[in-house]
Amino acid sequence: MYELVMANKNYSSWSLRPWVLMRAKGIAFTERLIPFPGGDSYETYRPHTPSGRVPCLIDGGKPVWDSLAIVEYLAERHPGVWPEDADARAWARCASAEMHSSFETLRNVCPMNCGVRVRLGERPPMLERDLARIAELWNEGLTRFGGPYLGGAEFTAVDAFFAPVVFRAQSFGLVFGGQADAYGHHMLALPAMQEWYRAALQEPWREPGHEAEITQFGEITADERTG
Ligand SMILES: N[C@@H](CCC(=O)N[C@@H](CS)C(=O)NCC(=O)O)C(=O)O
Repeated sequence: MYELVMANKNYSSWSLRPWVLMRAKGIAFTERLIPFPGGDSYETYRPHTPSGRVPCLIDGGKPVWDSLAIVEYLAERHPGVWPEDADARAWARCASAEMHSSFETLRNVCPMNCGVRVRLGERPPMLERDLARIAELWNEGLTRFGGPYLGGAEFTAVDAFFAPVVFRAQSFGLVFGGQADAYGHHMLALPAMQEWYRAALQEPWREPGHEAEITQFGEITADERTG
């Protein structure tokens, strides 16, 4: 069975992608969850993953690292990871690659912290640009391929790639417009997303670095964590 080396569910946006994909697709795996140690985590993760970063999928002792490579590895072994329709599949790969390599301001200003709710202060102009592009992508996918998921009727890897944005939107009250907000709510109701969210709220760890990132651009208005 696969094993997924990953970090805290509350904070680890990159770990969420393969986790939610495998859960939603019924691909069996076990978790090796190693909480962020605080500060530089390279030494902590390096014995478990060649890049010193999470996630990393272990298959029969063989590591497959980086969320995009993990998804492609799974796509070669399991049906339905990418949309079946060729146009939708090409679009889904483009959108996922863009998510993987861009949106730096969104990542910095609105880091994933599933349990908190934040009122943002002044929004950097580049954040507006990132949010507008997310809105454009989500509305395009939903319109072109008919929804309720970005690549059509089924949850696929492109939804997994944007799953962290869905939690960011919940935490920071981000609104996208068009069909995009209904898509966010649909994603939050997905059993796999609910399972991740519940576990995130129950985690006992508070890593000061990740906690500090949250208040850099806003003020915490609620903390739903119970762990
Ligand atoms: N491109 C990598 C990014 C992985 C990544 O940055 N993961 C974070 C955790 S969410 C990490 O390991 N951070 C530890 C560090 O930066 O030292 C992927 O897609 O898997």
